[in-house]
Amino acid sequence: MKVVRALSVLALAVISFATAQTITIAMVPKFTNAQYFAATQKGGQEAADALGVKFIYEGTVNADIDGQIQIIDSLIARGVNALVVSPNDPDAIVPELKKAQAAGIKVVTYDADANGGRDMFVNQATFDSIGKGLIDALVKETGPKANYAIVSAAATAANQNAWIAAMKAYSAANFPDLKLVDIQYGNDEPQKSFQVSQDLLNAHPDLNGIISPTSVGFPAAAQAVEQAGLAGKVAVTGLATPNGMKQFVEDGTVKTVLLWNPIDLGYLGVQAAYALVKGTVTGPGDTFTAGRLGSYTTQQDKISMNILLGPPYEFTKDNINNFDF
Ligand code: RAM
Repeated sequence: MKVVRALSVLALAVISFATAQTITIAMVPKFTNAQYFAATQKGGQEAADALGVKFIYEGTVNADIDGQIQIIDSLIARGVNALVVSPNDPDAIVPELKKAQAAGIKVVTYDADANGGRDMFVNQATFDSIGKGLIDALVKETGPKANYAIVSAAATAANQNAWIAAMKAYSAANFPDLKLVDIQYGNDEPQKSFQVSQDLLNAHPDLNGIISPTSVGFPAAAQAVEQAGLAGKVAVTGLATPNGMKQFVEDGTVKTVLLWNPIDLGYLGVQAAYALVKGTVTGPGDTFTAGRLGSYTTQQDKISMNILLGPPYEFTKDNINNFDF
């Protein structure tokens, strides 16, 4: 009896020691059906392994705000320590994120921001640098007098909407003869994005270019241009992974692809969450070390604070094969 009791006391001690030590960080992408988010998962897992914390990655297959809220609700119930979320809707997500915060969970947004309920936003690059990069890539092909259209993600996507606003502002200030004739939303679904791209080409025979600031929309738009026999006539540029675009860059349909490193973005998101859980970062101006990416100082913003991964990269025929994400 005594031995049994001693053993169970020991077992309990071991269990409570283990629980006290285990930090769990959960990443919730906008959706799982994309190489882009798989790359952020890879980086998140890498950071979690380096930090010795448990990592959960859970999302809906397609962009779905209700499903995303349900997933976060179950993660709150499971008692995770931190959430790293790319919201599908910056407003609809807020009450759920606030619920997590009220339960003592640290909330990081990454990739796309929320309009409240987060402790830190890990931004991939400034909105302005992305807006400028995309317009410059387009103008390089079409010249400054051109008609272009945008194939975006979901109409509620905070990141795409911020990039579109930045494109419009940069273009208005620098290229008065560049005309945005249409914006269509493919909801980050391949088939829908392809369909709206085809519709755009049919509806605007005078179209000179398409910008698609989404990793799902961009290859779909390139495919539509190629299938219509318009490669070289209608420029296509945007944001997507090099792996998703290599074929179109190789065959000449696409000249320029822009993106940041999504592996690093996921890695930084988990590092930031860990710094919040550990209390290394408690407010704007605090500095923390994000493993192999070095040190970051948080900047104050109107909700809480944010950090920036860095400038976007440009991929062309000359360098795209050097990247594997
Ligand atoms: C899609 C998503 C994501 C965006 C990338 C560029 O994968 O909309 O939020 O950052 O494109």
